Amino acid sequence: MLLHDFTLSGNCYKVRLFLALLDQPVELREVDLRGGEQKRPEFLALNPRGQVPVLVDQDQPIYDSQAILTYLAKRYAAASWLPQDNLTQARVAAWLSFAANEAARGPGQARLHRLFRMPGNLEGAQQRAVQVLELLDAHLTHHAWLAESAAPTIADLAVYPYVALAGDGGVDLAPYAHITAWFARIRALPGYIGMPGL
Ligand SMILES: N[C@@H](CCC(=O)N[C@@H](CS)C(=O)NCC(=O)O)C(=O)O
Repeated sequence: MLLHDFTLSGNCYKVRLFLALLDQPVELREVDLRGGEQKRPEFLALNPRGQVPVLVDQDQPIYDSQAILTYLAKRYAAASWLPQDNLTQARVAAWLSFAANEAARGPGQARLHRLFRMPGNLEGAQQRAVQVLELLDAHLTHHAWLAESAAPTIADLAVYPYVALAGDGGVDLAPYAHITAWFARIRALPGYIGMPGL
């Protein structure tokens, strides 16, 4: 497998993390995002959205981190990572959507503004990040894992990076004890790897 990657991207990291937990070897290819490589024709042929991550497996490019996690779970992982029962699958889908929306627009965008100096409304993103953290902390009061299953699922891996990197966006994680305990459970998984900032 080959991953078109960017080391500082939380979306790429969630794919690297899942591959590490699955003990699946992968070749990493750093994409020059600052140089605009992701908008050139050769890259757009892999992902017309012009974004990383893109995983290539068996000559097929797969893009979008949530889609890649789903693919890897179905192809290479124990069933517990994406359980077959209808209710848990719906819960996983809801959290994958949360990763791509609320988590990306809250802590993800706050990090882009503050760490990468991307112009925009840092305060607005920080406010959305606090809402994300409050909602997550309340959910994790009652559940060990996001999809309410006995074991972690791809939902946990999808949401984890930008929440754990909230500090990069100037958002304090200290008040959220249940989120902190969830981080510890994820970090204790065999094969866990971190990324810069974690
Ligand atoms: N929904 C996509 C978002 C991917 C995304 O935002 N990628 C960023 C890096 S984290 C990117 O490639 N940015 C460069 C650009 O948009 O030009 C996913 O989850 O993979």
